[in-house]
Amino acid sequence: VKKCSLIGDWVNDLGSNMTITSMNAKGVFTGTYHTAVTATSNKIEKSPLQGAMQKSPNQKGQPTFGFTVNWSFSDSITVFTGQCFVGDDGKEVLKTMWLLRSHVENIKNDWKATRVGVNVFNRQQLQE
Ligand code: B9F
Repeated sequence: VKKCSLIGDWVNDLGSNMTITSMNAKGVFTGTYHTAVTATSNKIEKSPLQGAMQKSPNQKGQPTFGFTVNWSFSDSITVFTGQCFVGDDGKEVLKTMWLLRSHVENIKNDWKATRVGVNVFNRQQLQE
């Protein structure tokens, strides 16, 4: 059975691009995230991500993982968690959920500081 690898270029259902560049023996990885969307007029910049992938033997080549994107153009931060699946067509897909934490001025605004959602990532097709 084909195994799922996180290394490489991914695009999600919003059109955001993610590149996972390195993974060490412990499953710790790094990369960059280029969001296609932003909720304000902020200029979007590529932002760093850091994460960890489960390497336990019972993951059957479809590992669970989590990563943090530290937005370089705003004071907010997003965490993603998900699993890498190999479909019947042999194609890898990352099914994730995310929490986006905004900076708020005071504790009274804490209630509205977190957004939640889902993203599905497919491997980026090779460019000409
Ligand atoms: O839009 C976010 C933002 C932070 C401060 C001003 C704007 C940053 C980009 C988040 C991108 C999210 C989506 N892109 C993607 O690929 S992360 C989850 C989604 N998946 C608006 C005001 C405060 C927070 C949001 Fe902001």
